[in-house]
Amino acid sequence: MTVLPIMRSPLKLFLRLLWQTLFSLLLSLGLGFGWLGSPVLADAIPSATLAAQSVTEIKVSLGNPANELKFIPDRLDFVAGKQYKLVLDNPSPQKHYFTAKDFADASYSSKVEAGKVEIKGAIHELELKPTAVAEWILTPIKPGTYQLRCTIPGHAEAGMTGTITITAGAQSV
Ligand SMILES: [Cu+2]
Repeated sequence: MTVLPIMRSPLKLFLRLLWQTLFSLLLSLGLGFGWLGSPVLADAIPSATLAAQSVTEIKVSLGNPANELKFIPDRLDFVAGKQYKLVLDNPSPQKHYFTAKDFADASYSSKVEAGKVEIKGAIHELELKPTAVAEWILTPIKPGTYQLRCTIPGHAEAGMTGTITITAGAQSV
């Protein structure tokens, strides 16, 4: 039931600590939203706008108790500029990854509730052991269609893939 750390090498540990320190610092300065993305994206939506919005919750299961290799649902639709809480859970008997690098790059990631989850890199990939739950607060920014997959060998090939779309919102045009 426990989650083993993904990052074990000293360099990765250092980068992770650096990231966490920077993240905490930004949050403490109240500048979290603006500085986490690229300067271009940061200018697109003022942080005050993001903070004032309500959060839309989207739930995704990684696998199921019958151990089918799929995301449920396998289509996730977002509107640019809105804030979401992506709730991931793993009700299956084995470990899975929620890997959506391009989607993550097209979004602001404000926060990941990391109780039972390890963050890999810049939240491009989340590892969920059986029974784990993760909450990822994010704001999609760049409209497009993005791939979701589980990177455990054989899982994507067996159908553990998905499609994530970000459609342009009224604010982002
Ligand atoms: Cu998997």
